[in-house]
Amino acid sequence: MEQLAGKNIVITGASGGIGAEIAKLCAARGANLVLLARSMDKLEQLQKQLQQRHSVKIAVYQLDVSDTEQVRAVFPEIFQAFGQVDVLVNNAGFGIFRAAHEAGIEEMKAMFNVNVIGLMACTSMVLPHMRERRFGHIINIASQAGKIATPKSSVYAATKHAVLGYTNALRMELADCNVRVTSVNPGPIATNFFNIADEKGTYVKNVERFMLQPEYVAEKVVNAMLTKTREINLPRWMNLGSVIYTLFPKTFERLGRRMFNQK
Ligand code: NJP
Repeated sequence: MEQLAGKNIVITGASGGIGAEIAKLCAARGANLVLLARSMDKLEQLQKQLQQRHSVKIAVYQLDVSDTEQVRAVFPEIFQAFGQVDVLVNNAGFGIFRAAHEAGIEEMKAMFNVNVIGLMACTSMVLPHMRERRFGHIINIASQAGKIATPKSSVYAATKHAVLGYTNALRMELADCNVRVTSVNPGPIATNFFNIADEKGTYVKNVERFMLQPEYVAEKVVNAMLTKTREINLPRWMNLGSVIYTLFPKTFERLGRRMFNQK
């Protein structure tokens, strides 16, 4: 509880889903918040709701993480208002589940620009400060799709593989600076993510029985803040799948193909 009190936590994609749930828990634990997303109305609503319950400092800024100029403009404002950033949660992201031959080039670029370039751009804005202070925590919301690439979400899976590659390298770069780096790899979560990812609802129907709740995922993330947690994998059994995949890729793909193709 006390570990987060008075700390400054920046969350991208905070207007809904797990970003908003992470914000609620952080405020309850006494952390100051910077909430970022494109939907100002939702951010302001969340800010109002949290401010009524908790006496912490909360600021909201409109930010499309894929817009480099906006990223360059918003972070100096945050540093001006808050002095320092203790935790950055790179959560903004989206997916479109489509077979590779049906995926358009614009949607490929859009997914990479938000999920990968946006995440790296936001990280680059806090890195010099965290390195100088020798303190901080970067938490990147990746996915189990970053560990096992499944059919009909090749582009999304590629973005999350990229996030994990970046995150793993960053962790080693920062190990001597006392700046912590954690990746979060959840399976399917019951959020609005699927309104875009799975227009037809077929994937949701297939995975409904093991969908995670956003509050549960958020609690795991918040509990890991400012600790040395390397990775959070949820649900645990799904991570076992990725271990088996690494050991026996050929068999895994042969057996898993039919199941994954049900998307
Ligand atoms: O999704 P959703 P989740 N710039 O749609 C924001 C990953 N994940 O909470 O900008 C800035 O409820 C958007 O805000 P707005 C997933 O890949 C999910 O489930 O106002 N922000 C909203 O606040 C993602 O990285 C599942 O529209 C942008 C938030 O992102 C993270 O979890 C499974 C933006 C998305 O909220 C949160 O997703 C998994 C932009 N350009 C990983 N575009 C899952 N749900 O099953 C979007 O393994 N946002």
